[in-house]
Amino acid sequence: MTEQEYKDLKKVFDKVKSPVEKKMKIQGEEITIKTTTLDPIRIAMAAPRRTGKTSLLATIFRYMKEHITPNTFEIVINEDDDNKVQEYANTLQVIKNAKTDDDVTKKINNLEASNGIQSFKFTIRFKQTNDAKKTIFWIELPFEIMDVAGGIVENDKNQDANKREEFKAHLDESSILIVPFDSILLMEKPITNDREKLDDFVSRRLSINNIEDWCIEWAKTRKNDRHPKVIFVAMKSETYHTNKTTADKSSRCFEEFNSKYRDTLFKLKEHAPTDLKITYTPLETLGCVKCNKSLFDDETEQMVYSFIKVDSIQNYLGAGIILGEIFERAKMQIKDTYGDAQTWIKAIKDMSWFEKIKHLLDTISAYWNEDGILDFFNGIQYIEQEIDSIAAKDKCKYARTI
Ligand SMILES: Nc1nc2c(ncn2[C@@H]2O[C@H](COP(=O)(O)OP(=O)(O)OP(=O)(O)O)[C@@H](O)[C@H]2O)c(=O)[nH]1
Ligand SMILES: [Mg+2]
Repeated sequence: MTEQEYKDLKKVFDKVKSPVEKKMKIQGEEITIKTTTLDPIRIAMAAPRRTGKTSLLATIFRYMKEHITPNTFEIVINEDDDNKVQEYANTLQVIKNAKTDDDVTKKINNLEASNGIQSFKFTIRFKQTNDAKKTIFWIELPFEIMDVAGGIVENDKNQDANKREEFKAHLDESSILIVPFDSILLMEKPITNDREKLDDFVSRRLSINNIEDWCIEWAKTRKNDRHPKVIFVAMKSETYHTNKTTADKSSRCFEEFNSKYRDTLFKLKEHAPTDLKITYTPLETLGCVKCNKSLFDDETEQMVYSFIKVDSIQNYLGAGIILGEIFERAKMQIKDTYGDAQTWIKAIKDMSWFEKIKHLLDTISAYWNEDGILDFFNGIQYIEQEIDSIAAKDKCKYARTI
């Protein structure tokens, strides 16, 4: 083994954190649980007030709980976070259950806005058991998504400046940026005498300038981040993405998005590393409401929408795409950090090779003997396989890479 190879190896193994040990009694037997936690995947969301950030979060969490059934791992959602998400999901359900069109409109307009900042966490935990040694080896991969009040994103002066800084710090550390946008604003074009005023109003409500600034801020801080990802999500758009209730307006929705966000897309590509991936997808959150009327008063610059109930429900359209993208990015992070698990496993099983690096492993931690390091890389390999199957599971014909 050359000096260089040895240095490269050390670089990888230095990142393998020593496990935290916990003893537990299961059916009278003492079991040791060793947990190694990988670096977290941070996700930021940037959108103005009333766009659907909290709805998006509630939807993907619910989807994850109901649809993702991993074979070798469990998805652990922090209990408090789960309750908060459930609470919001219940309020969405109330809208779905509304009996009349008036009621739908009223309930949609009355929904409470988020306050300040809330961080949501979930972990995918891979478990292996070694019966002979009575040890359970866990590898945990944590995810952290921040949900902020739209006012913070809009740089509203009434918002606490510290909260803005907190959001910015999270954004700078996020390898994934989700930008939900209100497609009703893009798609419903009420009759007006002053088109320019309407167009201005829409840009302001979409907070186009602020979103562009946050995107540039995020892109510029990605210098050392490989494979950064942006996901634009068309919210409140399910009736545009179906031909069940109306003509399929999905192409128009994308075109409207593309024209309004042209500069933002351009600047993202300009400032982010070249391996930036931008995805576009709709997301169904309510699935049973349709905007049937929009009125714009160009004197007061007020917009009023009303909604009707429709039957079409496209459960979770787009949710699998968003999660698939998140998991795919997680896999890339693991690969970038630990290299190719399969190559390591082969090498470790080759005893002569192992003897050569034994000294290196000993200096890192006594735990990383041959068995420990094999457990770890086997675990990494399973996580990668599982992520592949989750990412490949759902397709959405309206999603695209930009
Ligand atoms: N028409 C329509 N409205 C929806 C849909 N999903 C959510 N909404 C409504 O959009 C509004 C805003 O949703 P939120 O998820 O609270 O938006 P937010 O971005 O978190 O807003 P802030 O917390 O104020 O920043 C709520 O009144 C929801 O009921 C949808 O599919 N269609
Ligand atoms: Mg919110």
